[in-house]
Amino acid sequence: MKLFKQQGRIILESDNDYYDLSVHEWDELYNKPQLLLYLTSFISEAIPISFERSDIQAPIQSQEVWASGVTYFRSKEGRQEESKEAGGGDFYEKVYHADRPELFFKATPARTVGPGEQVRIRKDSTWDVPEPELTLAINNEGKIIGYTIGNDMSSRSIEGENPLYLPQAKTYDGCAALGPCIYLTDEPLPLETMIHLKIIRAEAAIFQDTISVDQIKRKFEDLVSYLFRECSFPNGCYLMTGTGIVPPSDFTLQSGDQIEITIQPIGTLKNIVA
Ligand code: DO4
Ligand code: MG
Repeated sequence: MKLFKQQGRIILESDNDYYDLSVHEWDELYNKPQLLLYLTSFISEAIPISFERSDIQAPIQSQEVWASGVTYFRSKEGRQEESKEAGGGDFYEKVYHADRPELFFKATPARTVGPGEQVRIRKDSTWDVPEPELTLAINNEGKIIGYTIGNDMSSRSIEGENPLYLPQAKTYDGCAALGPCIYLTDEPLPLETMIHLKIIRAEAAIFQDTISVDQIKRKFEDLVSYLFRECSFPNGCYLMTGTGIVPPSDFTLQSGDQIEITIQPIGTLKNIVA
């Protein structure tokens, strides 16, 4: 099942049929105990509607967006490279192997954009990349209710200058994208799930790469358990699980670039750089 947030409506997709769930508030549905059971019973009595995939919004209302760092070898290497002048390399090596994962606050709902909307690069940054990340939708009890696609937009120049600048490299207006839906499931995603990133400039693909989720160093349950250790989330939250794709060091995003991140069965998240 997939849950979409559309302008003024909540739509459920099940077996290629669509149902209007707008009698519910997004936050209420996100945190409903036994959500899949509830939805199965809801659609057994509901009439399917027609659904145009337009005006799809980020699948978020009051959820905080958090992120995990250095969960893939490629991210550790990229970060060691970008911070070697600043002497930050050792920290990335240590956190990659440590029991405690790197978790950081990424975005408020207001700083998060949805499909088709503009992500931003900071005006005081000179080196910027998208980070395509499988993102966990977690309810207020700490249960993973499903998965979406996240873009953890990052300033490599600011983070590389000094790792203590991480919050500025990561959190600013338009720094995160989520969508196009939540793929709701009680089952773990198959290990062979692939994350694809394509960046299009002037109608040509100038960068593309793929990583499989089984390359991740951490278990999703461990990331969630650390996140919930001393933080409560009355409305649930999102947790980006880290990037395994890092464009080469001479690549930086430009205004007008189109970023496409595909993870099946969730779909494709497309955004333009403002
Ligand atoms: O350590 C800095 C951030 C790492 C990150 O965002 C990632 O690995 O995806
Ligand atoms: Mg990241």
